[in-house]
Amino acid sequence: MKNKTPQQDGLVRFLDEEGNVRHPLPELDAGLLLRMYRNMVHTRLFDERAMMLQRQGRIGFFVPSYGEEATQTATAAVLDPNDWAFPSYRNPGVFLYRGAGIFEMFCNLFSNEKDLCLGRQMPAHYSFSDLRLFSISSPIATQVIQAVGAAMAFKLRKQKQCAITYFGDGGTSENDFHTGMTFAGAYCAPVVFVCTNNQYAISMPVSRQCGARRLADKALGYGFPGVAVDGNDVLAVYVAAKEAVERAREGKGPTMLECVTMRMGPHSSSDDPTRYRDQKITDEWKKKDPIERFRKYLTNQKLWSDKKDKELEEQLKNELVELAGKAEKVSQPTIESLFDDVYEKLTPQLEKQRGQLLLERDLIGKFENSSESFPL
Ligand SMILES: Cc1ncc(C[n+]2csc(CCOP(=O)(O)OP(=O)(O)O)c2C)c(N)n1
Repeated sequence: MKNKTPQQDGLVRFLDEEGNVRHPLPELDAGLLLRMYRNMVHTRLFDERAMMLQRQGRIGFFVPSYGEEATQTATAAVLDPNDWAFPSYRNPGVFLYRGAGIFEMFCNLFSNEKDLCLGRQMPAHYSFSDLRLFSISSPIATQVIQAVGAAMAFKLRKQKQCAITYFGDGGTSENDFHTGMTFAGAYCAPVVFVCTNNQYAISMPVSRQCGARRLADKALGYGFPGVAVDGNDVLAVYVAAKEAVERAREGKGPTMLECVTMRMGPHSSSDDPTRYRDQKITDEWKKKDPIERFRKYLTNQKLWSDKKDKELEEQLKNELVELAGKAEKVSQPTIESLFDDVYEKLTPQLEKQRGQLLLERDLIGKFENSSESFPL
């Protein structure tokens, strides 16, 4: 990192846990700061609403990102609309920052016919290609090679765009991570690798995942910089991510960011973190909450107040309740939609299968509205 970025405990950091500035900050526009804060709150409330829907049995599955709001928001904030993002399932904040429709995100959770993937993806696997948000892959780190491929296309076409991709600490043990990093380093691809080190890959702590001091150090072996950042300091993530994106656009090649944070909730709605994580660890990290920290900073700067905070929360909560309710009323995709968007013109075999399926539906009845519960 350039000199402007301070290092504390080996991490880039500007704000302490009380939101006090510990190092001179680059000048940042107030509008940008407030937009980032709003997005962080929005992400948390979206996660809360979705988890509530799951606990009430209204959706089958969800993946919350509690505690990771700063990392998602600041890395999305440095992108141009033209750049492509290749997120993971734990990045609703990236989708929200880039303007994804909240109604459509809920439609994904309900797997209904207004879901942009027509209910074919898992819940929390959004896809908004119009916003250059690539469809999410469940297998860990698949998106890393996809992002490098896209970045290479930008480079070959001489387009001043970059790709950004997100994965967890567990992702850095995957073959696709190493393949992507090798290729990006060798061919100087304009890509930013964002590793959200949230300390756990489901129940596997990072200490059992890797012996390196910092996951960012892995980048050095591939010939490009790796920068470890306090992932709960939105300003530190913003500054480091901006530098990485600028490097990519200037043709200087990839950067890996390791955003050190904690997954404050479960891995997904299907596990109980108290079975594998000491409550004391969770309690310690609560004191480092990225939203609280940023709120204190904004309040100190006279950019924010408790009154504004209450109003924002109420407005966002009401909107989320309304949009979730609206999405819940949408019908499930029709069974014949299985055959849409596969080929421009169906093959004779698929035409036949479609006919058989519709015949069976007419014989059996409306099986697309089955009430079977989600298998996970
Ligand atoms: C290739 C592959 N192996 C295993 C799984 C099962 N699985 C899903 S999420 C996960 C943990 C991923 O942890 P990490 O990469 O740290 O990301 P996080 O979920 O913490 O954001 C595992 C093992 C999978 N989806 N894909």
